[in-house]
Parts: sequence; structure tokens; C-alpha cells
Amino acid sequence: MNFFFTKTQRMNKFRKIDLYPVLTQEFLPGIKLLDMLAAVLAGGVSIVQLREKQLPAAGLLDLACVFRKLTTRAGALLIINDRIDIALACKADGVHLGNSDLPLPAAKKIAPGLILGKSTHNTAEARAACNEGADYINIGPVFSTATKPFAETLGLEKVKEISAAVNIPYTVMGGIKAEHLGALAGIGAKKIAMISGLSATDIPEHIRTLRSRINS
Ligand code: 3NM
Repeated sequence: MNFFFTKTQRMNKFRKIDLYPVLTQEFLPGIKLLDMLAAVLAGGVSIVQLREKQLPAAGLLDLACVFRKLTTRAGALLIINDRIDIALACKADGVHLGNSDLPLPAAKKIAPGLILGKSTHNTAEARAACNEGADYINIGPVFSTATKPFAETLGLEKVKEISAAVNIPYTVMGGIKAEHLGALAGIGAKKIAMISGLSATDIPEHIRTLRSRINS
């Protein structure tokens, strides 16, 4: 059974997140996706995104249902990348949409109870996402990253400018490592999405360190 049923309950939980692990098998060298999920949950995260862009729907749904079971057990929100159908079918808490996914107004109609996140890369996109009813936006890529090699990076000043243009919660992403967390907190960015920066020998301990840096 899910802990969070209504949009309000889900957003109340979302407003308190700190580290936002985004899990993709492709970018997890030497560890299986479900082991990584268990490890980040053991580190106490309150949200996880499942981001598997290549899996066919049936396989993705099976995986999403396992993610749902484990995140529910840990009291964490589950967001599905791109796929609103999978998010609804596995009873996730939300979906994170990119520019080539279902537009926000249609997503809102289909799934009024889900948290709707949107990727944005400049002020115009951020404002548009707000106006179209996004519940949160991601701003990025902040720094250069091998995970998204050809994207133009924003840097801290741009992130500050974009975040100031919106009145909804925002996450930041792209090339973020432990050593950036102080500077990001300095511009008010305290919801930190990460893929490669999650890797470590002792992942639960690493996650606890990242979270305490975000919250200090
Ligand atoms: N999307 P890492 S940045 C997948 O800004 C992705 O929309 C981004 O991975 C965006 O934490 C990004 O390894 C890469 O840099 C994030």
C-alpha cells in the first residue's frame, strides 16, 4: 500500500526532499540497478527516480513495480522518467517529463494525482513549465557531465537566474558531486538530482554524507 495518496500529500513529501537519486543501469558500473536502489534507500533518501529509456513497456513495468514495492517499504516517493503510462500502472507518485514526452496539460488531465516534473534548461522553458502546471522543474545540466555529454552547461549563475523566475520547487542536475553541494546551497539549490555522483564503495554511507552536506 502507498503511504501517499493525494497530490497534496505527495507534494508535502516532495517539498522536503534533499538528494534525488536518478537510477539508470547504463550509468551504474559494477552494481545492479536493484542493489543500487536498496543502497540509496538504506542511505535514507526520500525520493527515487527510475530512468530506463530503452526498456520495452512490459519489462519496464515489472521493474517499476519492484521499485514501487521497495520505495513504499522505505517510505520514499517514486517518480518514473518519461512514461506516464508506466507511472500510473505501477502506482508511482509522479512522472518526470522531458521535451519529447507528453505535454504537461495532457499529463495533468490523465493523471491529476501524480507529481508532474519537467526538465528545463533556460528561463523560458522554466516559465513555460510553471504556466503549464508543472509541480516541480529540474534545472540543468549545471556542470559538464559524461552522462549527458553534448548538452550546454548552465553554471551556478544561470541556475540562480532560472530558479528565481519560478515559484515552484526545483531540482538541479548535471555533473554534481559532493564538492559542489556547498556552492549549490549558497544559491538556494537544495534538491539535488544525481546519477554518477551516487557511486561509491560504501553507497549508503556516501548517501548519508551527501544528504548531511545538503542539509548543513
Ligand atoms: N539530464 P549526472 S543533466 C540525464 O539537465 C540528465 O536535463 C539533465 O547525470 C538535464 O548526475 C543529466 O551523472 C545528467 O551528471 C545527470
